[in-house]
Amino acid sequence: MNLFSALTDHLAPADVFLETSDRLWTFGDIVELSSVIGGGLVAAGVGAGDRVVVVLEKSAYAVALYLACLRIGAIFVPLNPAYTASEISYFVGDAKPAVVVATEPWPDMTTLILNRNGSGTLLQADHRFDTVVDRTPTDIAALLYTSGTTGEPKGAMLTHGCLLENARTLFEIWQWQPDDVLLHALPIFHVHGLFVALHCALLGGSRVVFLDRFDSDTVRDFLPSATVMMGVPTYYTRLLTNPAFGPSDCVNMRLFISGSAPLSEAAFFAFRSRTGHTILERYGMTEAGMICSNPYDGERLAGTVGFPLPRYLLRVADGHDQALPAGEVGILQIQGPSLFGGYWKRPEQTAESFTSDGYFRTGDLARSDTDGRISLLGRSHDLIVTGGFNVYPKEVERVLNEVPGVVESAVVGAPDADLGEIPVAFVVGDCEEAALRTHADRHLARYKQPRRYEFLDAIPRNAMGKVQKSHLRSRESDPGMFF
Ligand code: MLC
Ligand code: AMP
Repeated sequence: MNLFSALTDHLAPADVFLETSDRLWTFGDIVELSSVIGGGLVAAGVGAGDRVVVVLEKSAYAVALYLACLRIGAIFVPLNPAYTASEISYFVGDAKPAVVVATEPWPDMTTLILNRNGSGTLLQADHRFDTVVDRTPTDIAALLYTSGTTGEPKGAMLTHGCLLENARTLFEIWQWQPDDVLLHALPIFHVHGLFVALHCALLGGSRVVFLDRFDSDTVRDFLPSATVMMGVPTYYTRLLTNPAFGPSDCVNMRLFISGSAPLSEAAFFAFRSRTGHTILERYGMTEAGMICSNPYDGERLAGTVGFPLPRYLLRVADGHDQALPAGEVGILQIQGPSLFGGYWKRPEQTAESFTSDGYFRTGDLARSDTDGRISLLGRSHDLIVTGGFNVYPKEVERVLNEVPGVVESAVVGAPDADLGEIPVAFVVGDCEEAALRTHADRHLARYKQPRRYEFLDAIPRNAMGKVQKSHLRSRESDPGMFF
């Protein structure tokens, strides 16, 4: 088997797949490009099982590159192009790719250039790879980096088998229709935009309005031609802050799906009263794909993420990995066929992330109702989710602590009406805020950089010496609502 075949064998080559700002791409165009790109990768020495690190803006070529990696059996490693050079060098050092695909040469690495218009060294007409390399379900298709409490990103090994299982499940439970048109404004270096959205569209042979980024005016322009939209909660709150947004934008819509971060009850109800549509909230994570979803046909409840997906086992556990009764809050643990194959080259951290009886520890605090509906109540550690991107405070603190004069720092999430949360830094020491900002700008992608800095005499700690982040969080006020 190969995920490539499962996603593409049934497609009609002449049907339109991606509608980008400058042209229409048929399925045939993208599959053809995957052969040429596959040939370029193989000619550069990429073999089955080799990693291909990809640092590209969203484009039809980037989609074809993903399919090309599947086709040749290579491992696709997408990175946020907004990362700084020091962030990228960590991933390159860890993944040890055979090549990097980017718009500029990467130091000391074979770099294949792929510009937004397809120009560059990767796409050469005299290279082709038309076959599809056979893979087993446990072979790795992609490495997606995600961090734990240590703040050091780990590559989640996503296999051909787990990605296909999750894609087929979502296609089924969201009742994908033959004439669905997907509005796609998400980035394609994370699970949400790359797998959840594109795999459903490929399985359905659906047309995709493929926008470079989310912008509420552009989304409004294209919504009337779409039937399904997937987004992070910020997309929905930004649409709601646009006074012109209303039912006439949604005339053909079948389904609005939200995930990656909590959708506030206020946004859920405001969206329903503005448009008549009830957003379907689902929950997932890089290591597991999608885990829970509100029902397509049954009642979608605000503030809950619905029921476990078919074939997933969930339990809300106490500190000893024992299941808690319905109604009690504990750590969500899961078992199921779309779980990842472990962390790249980190057997110990992989082992720690599973219980002795094989459940994966999500790190999310949850409660199950008596009917099995799951509500999330936050993280068991200090993860900040800003606009659907995860920020690990330890990574930011480590960068701030490098600034001369800083004694220590603590970074927490402050509520924000637009992005859900934003990072805020508390710093002890003798330095200028400008020095902190400059250093953070050099070493951290913009979304990880603290929006505010506050200087303290001491970071509050409990008797055990542990930083009391809840005290710091409570210093930050409520965001208020835009609508
Ligand atoms: C951009 N910026 C952010 C940011 N995105 N800052 C904090 N959090 C973010 N998420 C920075 C920009 O660099 C810019 O900096 C400034 O904030 C304002 O930019 P903007 O124009 O308002 O941002 P925009 O480009 O509109 O991006 C916001 C966004 C985007 C919410 C539309 O971040 C986005 O598309 N997020 C989706 C994330 C996602 O796909 N998550 C899925 C993870 S998978 P400056 O300096 O220029 O002002 C997962 C599993 C699952 O979690 O369950 O799905
Ligand atoms: P990532 O590691 O980037 O895949 O992010 C996964 C995390 O996003 C999960 O562990 C949750 O904490 C969070 N998440 C995803 N979907 C939701 C949701 N619907 N509600 C609340 N949190 C969510």
